[in-house]
Amino acid sequence: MTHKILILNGPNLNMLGEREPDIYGSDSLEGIGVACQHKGQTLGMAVDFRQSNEEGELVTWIQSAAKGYSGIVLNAAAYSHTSIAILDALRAVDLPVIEVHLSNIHRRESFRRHSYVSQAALGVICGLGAQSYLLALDALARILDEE
Ligand code: CA2
Repeated sequence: MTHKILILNGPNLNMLGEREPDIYGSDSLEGIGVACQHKGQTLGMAVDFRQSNEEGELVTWIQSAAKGYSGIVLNAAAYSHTSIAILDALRAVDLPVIEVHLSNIHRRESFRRHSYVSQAALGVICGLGAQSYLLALDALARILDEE
């Protein structure tokens, strides 16, 4: 069976590659999406890659993953640090979740060190740029294989 994986990106990540390359790297979000599609193919997984600037839309997408998806990779961006709504949605769908960040949130401002998303995640990968996403797909492939 081909596993479907939902990869969600939160606010402002649509600007990747255009600003702050010293923090977030020079890859565009579209480029990261293409790399994730390719990685998914090598792992036998179908990747659905999306971005939204709206908390409610992210919550709706997480809820709808309950039907037909096997796992979630989530970079909730700033909502990682603020959103109990996203945490509640993740808990409700009960799918394996890997939290990712491009930057190392532990080397930055102290308010970035706490993530609500982490409380629902099986694992957290940060600081490796686009590779954070690819490693998350590897991790999900292993987790789903073992199920
Ligand atoms: O490192 C990450 O992936 C973050 O999730 C990115 C968020 C930040 O709030 C988190 O603490 C860590 C911010 C995304 C903003 O993306 C931009 C991209 C280009 C230019 C400006 C912002």
